[in-house]
Amino acid sequence: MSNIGNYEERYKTFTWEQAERELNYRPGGVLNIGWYCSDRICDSGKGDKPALIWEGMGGIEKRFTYHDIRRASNTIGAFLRGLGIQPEDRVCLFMDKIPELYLGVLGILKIGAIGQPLYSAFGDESLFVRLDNAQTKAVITQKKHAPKVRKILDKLPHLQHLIIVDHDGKPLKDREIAFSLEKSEPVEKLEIHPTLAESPSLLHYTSGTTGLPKGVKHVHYSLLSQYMTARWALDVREDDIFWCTADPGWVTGTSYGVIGPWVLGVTQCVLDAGFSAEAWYRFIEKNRITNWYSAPTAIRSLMKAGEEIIKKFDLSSLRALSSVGEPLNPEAVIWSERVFGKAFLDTYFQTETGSIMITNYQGMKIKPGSMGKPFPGTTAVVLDQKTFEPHKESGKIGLIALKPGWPAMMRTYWNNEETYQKKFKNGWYITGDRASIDKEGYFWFVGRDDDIINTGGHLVSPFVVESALIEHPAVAESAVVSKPDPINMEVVKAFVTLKAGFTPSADLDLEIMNFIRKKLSPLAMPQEIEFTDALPKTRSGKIMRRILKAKEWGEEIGDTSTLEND
Ligand code: 6R9
Repeated sequence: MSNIGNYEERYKTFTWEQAERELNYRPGGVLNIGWYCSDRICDSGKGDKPALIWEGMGGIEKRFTYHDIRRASNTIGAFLRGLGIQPEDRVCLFMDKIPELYLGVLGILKIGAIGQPLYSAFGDESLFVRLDNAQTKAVITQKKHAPKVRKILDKLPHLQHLIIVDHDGKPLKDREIAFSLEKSEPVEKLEIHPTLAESPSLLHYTSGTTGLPKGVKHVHYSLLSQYMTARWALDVREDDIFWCTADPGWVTGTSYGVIGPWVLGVTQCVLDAGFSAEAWYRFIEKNRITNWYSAPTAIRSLMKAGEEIIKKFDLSSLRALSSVGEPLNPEAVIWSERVFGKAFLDTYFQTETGSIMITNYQGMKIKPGSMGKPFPGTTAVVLDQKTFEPHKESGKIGLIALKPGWPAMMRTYWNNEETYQKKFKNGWYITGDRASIDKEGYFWFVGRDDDIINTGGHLVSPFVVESALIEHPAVAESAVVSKPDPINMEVVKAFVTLKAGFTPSADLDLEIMNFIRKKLSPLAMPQEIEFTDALPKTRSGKIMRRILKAKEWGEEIGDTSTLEND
């Protein structure tokens, strides 16, 4: 039996007061995520349970119990406080996925400061824009990433401290300071800042097509959403060994790579080494991972690596598998069912929503290719794009919109209330994605607003065409965009990467076309397939169709700061 039990029943009866009660939170009272994710678990007698099993390059391993993470986050919090960091000051975490990153999030939250996690792979320009916008007061980083901060320090008058967690003893410059978790005196007791539900917690930067990246402001009350969704959407259980593969530079990595598992007192694993199918399977086998949260880009890479390699590992510990970040192709669901004996369940959310909003649930019928149904305590609809009224009939494509009011909803864009307000129409929060809802209430993702193709007045979902393409045995990944056409204004073009052992040719092109012709309506058929070695992706693994599209249309590419290989 899954945690959620009967979905329909839960959806009807659940209110957020239930989560408040379970977490012993009294409205108006103190609510601090850092405390909930460590001290509270220790207070309940589970201090000796492993909280974090971390593995870095070369297989080195570090283990932390709940007592360890409580103490370590106290130690980091006390250090920051000692430097003069005040509640609501922004503290940036600019590190690889090392333990200090995870413990730092809790430490920052415990003193009431705002955590600003950024991908360590960001270059100095991408970093500058985000630190400047947030007027960040301190950056916690590793010595290998410090030069990028040093380069922009002069342009950042608000940045008072550059904290290096693995300093090698060389002389430090102005504003620089070393901090070593291992060498610091552990702080047993830290006065937790009495944050309230609406006190700010994290600032996550998200980039759109144009304009500067936006800082999505979250508050401590988000904990309630992350707690409920980790339990009911991801089906995280007390005895799980949980692995969220996302980097905390991405919302998935904080909501479900820090807060979700730890508020539930679960053991989680982190692998801080680059991707390879072999390394991932070995990690699952070694740690006996039971609950695995990943993304379509990774799943497609695993599919590309083939099934033979899976046979070398014992992956029988796996119980619950979920995916987020992009639509999950039906082929991926069917594949995972075949090779792991478990289907990946698709979950949908955004940096702005802070927690999973539309999702599949363990135990509920899965329709491969569907995102599932709205989470209890939330209302999701598809709106007519002209009237902003919910579609009355099923099957019609519309704007995915959510009724504001769940705990993890963003509170504003940092310093940009105007853009925040524009996200609402007719009392709905507009996500910028489109979907349809079938007769049974399942949501079917169609595409982001910018990615949908309008060919002669007919809307084509890039996801549907891409999903047909990757069913072909030679195709590893694909991206489908529009290209200009004198008659239909837009027609469909597909970019395709191939699996090992296949080479581009006119014959293969024809074979793929014939293969997908049986699956697609004539209007959705690509006019052209272009074979390519790689697709442009964001650091969280999303295919950036707009870059491919801009090239087709001869347009400006726009903001590329989140591009994987910049
Ligand atoms: C968590 C996260 C949000 C955008 C979102 C949508 C796409 C995420 C998806 C999905 C289809 C899913 N997206 N999950 N599309 N099916 N299950 O990804 O946050 O980085 O802010 O991106 O990602 O387009 O609007 P974020």
